[in-house]
Amino acid sequence: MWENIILEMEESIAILTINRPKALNALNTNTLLELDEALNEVMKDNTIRALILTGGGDRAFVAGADITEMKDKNAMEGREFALLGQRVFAKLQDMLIPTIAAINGYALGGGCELALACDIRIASSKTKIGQPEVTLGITPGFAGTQRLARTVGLAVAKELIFTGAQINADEALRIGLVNRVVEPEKLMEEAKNLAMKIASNAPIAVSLAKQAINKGIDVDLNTGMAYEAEVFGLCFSTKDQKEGMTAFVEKRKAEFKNE
Ligand code: DAK
Repeated sequence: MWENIILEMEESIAILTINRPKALNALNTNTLLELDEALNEVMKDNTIRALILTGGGDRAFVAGADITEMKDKNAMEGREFALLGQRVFAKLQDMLIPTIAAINGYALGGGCELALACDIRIASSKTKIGQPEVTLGITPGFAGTQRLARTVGLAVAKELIFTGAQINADEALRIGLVNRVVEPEKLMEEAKNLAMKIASNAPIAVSLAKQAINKGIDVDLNTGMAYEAEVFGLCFSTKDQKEGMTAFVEKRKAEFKNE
């Protein structure tokens, strides 16, 4: 269906693979357009409970925006490319379901930023991750200056961005850039297990919790708390809240219906 994107469903989990292994899955315009379409497909299907994003081949998650394509762009083309990327990354960040980046190698520049736009990051022990943009004469452009600092803190983000260093998986774990590190052959199994664990919970509650966390990180504490109270209240209009609490009282496993 697409040239550079593979979308598969396994039970209630969508697995989206950026598949341009010859270019280490670098994001060119076509790949971003296809990624946009694939995210639309996932959003249309309300049986999907989580999305795993990974890279094709065994060397890279995504080695960044496509330098070969970017190199000769003029200002207007650069602007178009930036707007497209920002739109797609925002769509990924705002997905109503949880998203997991399964990082299977290089995650550099736009690749690191793509992983940062996901909710959770699992890295293979072969991962090399970083923001090397300043080595190319540019700044991070897909929100790396913003999301990296929110994820690992100001000083560590500044060091990573100013040096352009590629760090390994253990260092990424130590600074909180990834949630866990596993051997390469266990990566997808680990990501799927995590996705299935999330999928077994009340989907509306999980989604509202995601939205509250994402909104809260950008506003002051009181505004965030007010939003949390709103979504907490909203849960009580769902059948799944009744089912979850009834199941607890009846000492049985809840059966959530996304209602
Ligand atoms: N773009 C295009 N092709 C790439 C690529 C990339 N980012 N990364 C690798 N490739 C291609 C290589 O050109 C090579 O292609 P062939 O020569 O075989 O045709 C193939 O993938 C294999 O790569 P290497 O031969 O280089 O493999 P090595 O093992 O020697 O090295 C490497 C692997 C990952 C260390 C190296 O390829 C590398 O340094 N790649 C570039 C990494 C990088 O600098 N990434 C950041 C790109 S800048 C913006 C928003 C976002 C951005 C910009 C603007 N706006 C909103 C304005 C984002 C910018 C970036 O991501």
